[in-house]
Amino acid sequence: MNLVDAARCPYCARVRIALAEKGIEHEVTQVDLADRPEWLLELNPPYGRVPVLDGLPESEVIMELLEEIHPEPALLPADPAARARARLQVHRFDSNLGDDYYAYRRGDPNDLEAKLEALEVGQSLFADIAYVPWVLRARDMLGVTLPRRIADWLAVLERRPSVAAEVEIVRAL
Ligand SMILES: N[C@@H](CCC(=O)N[C@@H](CS)C(=O)NCC(=O)O)C(=O)O
Repeated sequence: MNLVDAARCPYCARVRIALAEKGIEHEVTQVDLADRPEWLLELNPPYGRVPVLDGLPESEVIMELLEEIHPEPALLPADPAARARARLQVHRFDSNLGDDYYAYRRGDPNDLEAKLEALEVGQSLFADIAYVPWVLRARDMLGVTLPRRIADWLAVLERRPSVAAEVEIVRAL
């Protein structure tokens, strides 16, 4: 498999973590988001966004594909209702965290603190992986003080090699 990747992209981080959790061997094509290659615009029109895995864009969809082709170790829970809840959690990423994260980063009015306080975490690895790249960046790049519950959750996740690798990537940005 080939992942079109950018170190600083948190959507790519979702895919990097999922690939690592499942131990899937793959190649990486790093792109410079400030100087996006023409071929990427053709591969994932119209904006040339990353990640793209073997031609497939959208991090949430890629995570689903990885779960299907590599069911073990599972990121989604076994119970269908719990699986649906995990997917719902990821589906609502923008309103649960993303919109306020980016508003905070731009210096616009935001509710990032309240969103972090309310964040549902620790229910499934699938949803945790989908959220952790932004929580990590909020802490390590934006200097946000995480609520105790979220800091504790992150500390446990960071013990996983897949997430520890992301901490290093963020440090090097
Ligand atoms: N919905 C996409 C979002 C991907 C995305 O926005 N990637 C950013 C980098 S972090 C990007 O390529 N942005 C370029 C642009 O929007 O022009 C996903 O989940 O993969």
